[in-house]
Amino acid sequence: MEPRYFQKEIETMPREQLKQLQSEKLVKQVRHVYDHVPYYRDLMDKKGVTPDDIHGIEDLHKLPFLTKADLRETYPYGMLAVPLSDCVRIQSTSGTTGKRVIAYYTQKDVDLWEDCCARALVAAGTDKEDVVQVCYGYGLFTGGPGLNGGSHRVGSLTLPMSSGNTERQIQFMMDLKSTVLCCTPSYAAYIAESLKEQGYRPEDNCLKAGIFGAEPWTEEMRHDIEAGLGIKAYDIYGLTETSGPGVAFECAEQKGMHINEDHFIAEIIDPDTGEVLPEGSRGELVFTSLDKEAFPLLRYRTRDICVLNPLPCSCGRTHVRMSKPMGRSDDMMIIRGVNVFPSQIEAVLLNEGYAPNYQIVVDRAKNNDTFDVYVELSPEQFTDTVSGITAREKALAGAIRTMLGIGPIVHLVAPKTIARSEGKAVRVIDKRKLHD
Ligand code: DLL
Repeated sequence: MEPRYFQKEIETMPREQLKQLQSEKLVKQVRHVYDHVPYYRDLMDKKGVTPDDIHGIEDLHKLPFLTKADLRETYPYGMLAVPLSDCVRIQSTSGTTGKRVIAYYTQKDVDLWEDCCARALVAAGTDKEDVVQVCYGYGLFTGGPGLNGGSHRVGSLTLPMSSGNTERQIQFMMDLKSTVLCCTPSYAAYIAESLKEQGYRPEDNCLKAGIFGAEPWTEEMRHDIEAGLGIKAYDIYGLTETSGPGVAFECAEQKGMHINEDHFIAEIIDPDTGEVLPEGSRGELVFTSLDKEAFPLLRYRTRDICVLNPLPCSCGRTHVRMSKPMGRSDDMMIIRGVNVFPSQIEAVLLNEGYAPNYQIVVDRAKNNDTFDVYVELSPEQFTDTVSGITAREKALAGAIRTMLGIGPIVHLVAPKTIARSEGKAVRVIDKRKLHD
C-alpha cells in the first residue's frame, strides 16, 4: 500500500525544521502557562526558572515536571489556562481510584485532537469511502469521541456504536459492511471470538483495518486479532491528559508509533531520578503539549515505560516512533522481588497456544507473595482429560517461570469463565494492596 497522509507536509517535515517549529511553539507555550496557571508558575518560581530562560527545546529540561498528583491537587479548575467560557468540552480519565482527572478543550483543542486521530486513520488506509465502526466507549472516556471526530475529518461514514452489545456490533458490522474497526484490542479479540461462534469466517466480513489502543497488547495478540478478523491491526496511543487517542499511531510499517511531534515534545526520563536519558534508552515517557490552549501540560509524566526511535521510517514520516508501552512505572508488579509486567505473561500465553483471556491474582500468605494465573481454555482444549489439564498447567507454569524467573500457580479454567471486557481489560488483581 502506498503511504497515505492526512497532513503530509507536517507528517513528513524534515527533522531540523520540526525541531525549529517545536522550539518556537515551546517558547510561546511556556509564557502562556506561566501567565495563566498560577500553580505551574509557583512550581517554576520554586525551581528558579522564568519564561525568559526558555529559548528552545534545549531548555526544556529546566522546567518542572507535572504528575497525576498535581492534577488531582488542582482539581477541578486549577490547571485551566483560558477562561472557562472559552472551553467547549471536558473529557476525563478512566481511573476508578481517587479524584478523576478532568481535561478541558477549546474548539481549537478539539480540532487539533481530531486531526491527530485522522492522521492515525489515514495511516491505516482509511479514506472517505470507508465505513468506520467506533466501539470505544463514548462519554467522558476519550476513545469514542476522539476516533469519532477523526473519522468525520477524514470524511468516512462513522458508526458511533460505543462499546458493548456485541450482538448489535456484529449485526451492524455485517449489514453496513464496516471496513475499519476502532476499539480496545481486548474487545477486538472478543468480537473475533463472537464472530467465529456465530459461524462467520474471517473472510465473511468487509473489515480491512483496526485501530486498537488504550491498553497494552502484545505482538502475539496482534497476530491473533489479524488472523481472527482478516485485517491489519494498528496500534494507537494517547492519554486524557494530552487530549486522548492520537498522540501516537502506527503506520503500515507497524514498527512503533509515530508521535505527533508538531503538537507534543516527548522525552524519556529515569523514573527514579527524573534525569533525561540518552536517545534509545528505556524509561518513562514525558510529554509537553505545544498547542493546547485550555489544558496545556508541560513535562507531564505519563508513567508509561517505553523507548523512542528517531530513525527514518520507510513510510516517509519523520516523526519519532515510540515502542509499545512495556508497562507502567507505577503499575509494574513486584512479585517476590521480581519486576513483572502483565504483557510478559500474555506473550507466554499466546506463544503456548492460549487465548489472551487471563487474570493474574497476586496476594500475600505467611509473608510470602502468592502468584496465580487463571487462563481460559478454548472449547477444543477443554475436552482434555483431568490429568491432561494438570500436565498443561505445569507446562505453562514452567514457561512463565522461564520468562520471569519466578513461577506462578496456573489454573486452566472453563471457556467463558473469565469476564470479558468491553473497554479496558482488568488483567491484574493485586490483593496485597488491600492488606498493606
Ligand atoms: O486510553 C486514550 C486512548 C483511547 C488511547 C483510545 C488509545 C485509544 P486514558 O484513559 O487516559 O486514555 O489512559 C491512558 O492508557 O497512559 C497508557 O498507560 C494506556 N494506553 C493508552 N494507549 C495505549 C496503547 C486513553 N496503545 C493510559 N498501548 C496510558 C498500551 C496504552 N497502553
